[in-house]
Amino acid sequence: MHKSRESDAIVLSEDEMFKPAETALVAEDDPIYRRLLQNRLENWGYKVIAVNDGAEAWEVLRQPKPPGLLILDWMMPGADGIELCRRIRQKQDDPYQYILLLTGKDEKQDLIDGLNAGADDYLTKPFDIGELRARLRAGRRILSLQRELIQSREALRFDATHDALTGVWSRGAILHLLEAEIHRGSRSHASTGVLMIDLDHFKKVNDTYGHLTGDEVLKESADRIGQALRSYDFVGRYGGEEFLAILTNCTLDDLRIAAERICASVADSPIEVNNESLRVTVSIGGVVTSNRGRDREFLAAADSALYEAKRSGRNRVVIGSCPPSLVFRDNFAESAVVAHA
Ligand code: GH3
Ligand code: MG
Ligand code: MG
Ligand code: MG
Repeated sequence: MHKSRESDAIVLSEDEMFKPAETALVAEDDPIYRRLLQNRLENWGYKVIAVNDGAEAWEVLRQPKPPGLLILDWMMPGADGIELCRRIRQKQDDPYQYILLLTGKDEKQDLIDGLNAGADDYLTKPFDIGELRARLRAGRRILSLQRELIQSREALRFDATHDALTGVWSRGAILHLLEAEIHRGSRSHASTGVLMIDLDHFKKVNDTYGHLTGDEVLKESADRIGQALRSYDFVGRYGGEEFLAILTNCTLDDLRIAAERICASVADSPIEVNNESLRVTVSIGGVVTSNRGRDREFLAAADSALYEAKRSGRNRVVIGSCPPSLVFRDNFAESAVVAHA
């Protein structure tokens, strides 16, 4: 930053025009230093929260989205800078917070204590303004590297748990969720619904229109299945053209209604791909979990219900129970294979 000669306005250098503005917490009990820091930082483009003791600083830091850059005075009432450093590092929050400690002390041992307590850097008062600015820039670089790392970690986590084609949960993730939901449900005496959903005669879509069109049909079908469920239910791709839905806290009636909604949302309007209008249907097998039994047994029961739905004509829902199976929505017209609208 420099002051432009003509207007005397503050001009920010390129790396100071960061967006969104970095929020900095200034905790300093000396009003002159506090005002100086606040003014300078605001001129450099930071959003500043200024407090005058350690207790207020801790209040700010306990909020859900605390500032990333912390300038903490060593000596202040409430909690001193060192104590705050310790508490912040104990919290081990993600994302990382960069701490610059301000101190009037200059003995070596004090600095070692500050860094050991978790500070990233320190400045001894009185400090040079240019040095303060350079050290804040270094801190901001660390924070932005950290954010990039978190973003790529989140992207990797998403890729590892989601199906690349349809964006729903991957097979591994949905099976893991099923196990977790069944455990959670049995602890709270709530039943969980499981639906095995399979596209009917899907091979014919590929054979007739090609795999790329088939892929689009899979994507659209997955979207429709997701939209037919509640936001707290889960959908995953169990296999090629087979999806698994988990309905939390779900009675047999809820399950049947949701499965019929899915059937209708896929079948009721054609899927438009590359100027083709494709009529697609699904068959669904479902079960409601009891407190007894394991995820594998429920999957096997949902699979046999699905088999029954296929065998009895497709485009329908069969809810399996410990025998016999109950057949719903079997009054549908012949399973629509693939037809031009
Ligand atoms: P059914 O009604 O008995 O389920 O008949 P179907 O043709 O749907 O079942 P089948 O198991 O014979 O064929 C499934 C087809 O799904 C075969 C396979 O090529 C196709 N498929 C699986 N995964 C994908 C995919 O990712 N993309 C595309 N385009 N096709 C896929
Ligand atoms: Mg002080
Ligand atoms: Mg199929
Ligand atoms: Mg199949």
